[in-house]
Amino acid sequence: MSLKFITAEEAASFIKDGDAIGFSGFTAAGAPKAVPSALAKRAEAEHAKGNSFRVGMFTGASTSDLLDGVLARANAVKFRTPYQSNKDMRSAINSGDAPYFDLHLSQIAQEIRYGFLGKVNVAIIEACEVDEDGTIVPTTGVGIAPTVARLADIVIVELNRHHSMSLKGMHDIYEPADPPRRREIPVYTVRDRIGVPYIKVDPKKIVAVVETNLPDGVASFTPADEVTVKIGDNVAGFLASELRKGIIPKEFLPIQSGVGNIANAVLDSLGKNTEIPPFSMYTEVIQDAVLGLMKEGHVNFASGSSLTVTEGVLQDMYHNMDFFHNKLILRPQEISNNPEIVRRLGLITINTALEADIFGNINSTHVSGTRMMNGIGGSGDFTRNAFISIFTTPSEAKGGKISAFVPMVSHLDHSEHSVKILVSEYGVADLRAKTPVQKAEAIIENCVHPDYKQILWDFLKLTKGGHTPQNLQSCFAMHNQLLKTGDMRDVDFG
Ligand code: 0RQ
Repeated sequence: MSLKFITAEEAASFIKDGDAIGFSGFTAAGAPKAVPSALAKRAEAEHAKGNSFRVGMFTGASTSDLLDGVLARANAVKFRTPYQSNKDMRSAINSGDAPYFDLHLSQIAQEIRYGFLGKVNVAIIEACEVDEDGTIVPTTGVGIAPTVARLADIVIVELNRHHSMSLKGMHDIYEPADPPRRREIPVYTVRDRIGVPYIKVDPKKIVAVVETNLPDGVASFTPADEVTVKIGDNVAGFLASELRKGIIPKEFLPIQSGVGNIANAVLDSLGKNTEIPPFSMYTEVIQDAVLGLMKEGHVNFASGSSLTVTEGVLQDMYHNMDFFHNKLILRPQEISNNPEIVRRLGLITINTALEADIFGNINSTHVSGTRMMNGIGGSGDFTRNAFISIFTTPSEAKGGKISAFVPMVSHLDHSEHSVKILVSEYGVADLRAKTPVQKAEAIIENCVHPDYKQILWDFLKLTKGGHTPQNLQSCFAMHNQLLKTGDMRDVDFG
């Protein structure tokens, strides 16, 4: 069967109002870049004629403005899951224009297979190679591509010539069987390959191939500042002391780290700490810092669902593929984030909180308990199953008007049962083997900003009795104060 090469506009015409679309990729890496824009234009044209045109969106994680941004601005979103970080998509979610539900990233592919989320009508997959026999080699991100490509009625491939064919062989595509037939997933070390290096679909389903030449457009990081450097050093210092005590084995354990400036600073500090031996990563996003640490010999292997790296770092990797090829694996997120594997490998997980409460509960998603930021992402997959789970956060936000540490989180993503270590620029609170009151004392003493220390000690004095001595009348007083005067420091527990 010969492949049909057509334009993005022609490919978009295969998509109908109300269709649910599964997109490849994980973050901007590997997400389609041309057909979504054509689809957004189509939606706008239909809306101008008074017709409805909205599509359901299943992605791996966040995408780029060329996917989430264009469809949100065109008001073309019927539903969206499982994670996003685009400014316009976030606004549409918080205004109710884009109905959104938040999911653990390891679960989306299986929830689609289980039938929880309805049908996938169309899959749009970015590839660096596609063959007439239905073989598709993804680019820099995998995400849920194998599942949506297999289940969709039709598949549209964006063949992105920007990427090097040397990506071939880096992917390891494996889909677990569904219960009651599921066996163990045989990843016993970060390096294990268990699948095939391509996605295979029925070639009859590939209705269109759209050629593109577009970079992922991963934004560069802002340089580390004093706060992020201190957080990074505190994490590295804590892990070095666990190594000294023999709690972390001397060969070390694989690291999972989130994305962003704090994660970058943490990786940098781990690389610089002379007590920490070269380590591996079993994570979802492989970002710039990882490839840098590999070149310096601090990271010896990385397994993830995407290579979310800036253009210069990507081109450098393509030019040095002999060095990188046997040090990287890209997997479906169902495997990169799999709880069974996370627990078996004993990951040290490092994620960022929006706010934490003094008893160790974490809010990763909702600003002031109501406004969605990005979503839980992979943080829950990793935290709950970690060897040791760490949350980092700057002690305050918005120039000090918001304390990251509050009496009770305004939304709960990770409960105190799953959170072992909290780190701010001021220090480390080790919550293991502590009662709720002991946890509160450790967090206030070690992590809270000096402007908020007395406020939180005062709150703790107001609490009386019980195992977790909350004060239900005052536990949201800091949040209410923020709503009233815009500054939590004005709080009066009265
Ligand atoms: O606002 O953007 O206006 O400056 O929140 O905060 O400190 O820059 O931190 O970019 O790392 O994001 C939890 C959202 C942190 C992210 C979260 C404001 C702050 C700033 C961003 P501005 P920072 P980050 C791997 C694992 C869940 C998913 C996850 C996240 C903005 O890490 O989405 O872990 N995590 N995935 O000023 C109001 C507070 C605030 C606050 C910070 N308490 N109240 N605003 N901000 N604290 C990735 C994947 O899963 C793909």
